Parts: sequence; C-alpha cells; structure tokens
Amino acid sequence: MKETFQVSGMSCQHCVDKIEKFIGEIEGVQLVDVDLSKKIVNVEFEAPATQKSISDAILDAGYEVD
Ligand SMILES: [Cu+2]
Repeated sequence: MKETFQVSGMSCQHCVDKIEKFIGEIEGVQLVDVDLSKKIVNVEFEAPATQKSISDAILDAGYEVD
C-alpha cells in the first residue's frame, strides 16, 4: 500500500531523520520518503503496518498529522 501523510511541524533535516527513523521502525514499512518543502511523507507499507500505526509513529516523533 502507498499512503501520503500531510505532516506539520517539520522544519529541518533533523525532523526528516527523526520521522524516517520512527516510521522505519514499524514492521511492514518498506519505504519512507519525506518531502520537507511540501510537508508530506510518502510511505509504502504492508501488513502488519497500518495507516493508523504510521500516523501514531508521526505523533510519537513529536509532529502533527493534518
Ligand atoms: Cu527539524
């Protein structure tokens, strides 16, 4: 599956690295691509990862999913 998340609060490469790390740790996530200028995060994943587990990871990292 492919999902795009609108994420607010990302401002620099540190934020990108943190989000990539938090989402990347979810079992089933295959690809994380953060576009800092557009404030979007594209994720490719399969079970057991879900849209909710990914948005929860973004919240855990300290950012907001719009
Ligand atoms: Cu930052």
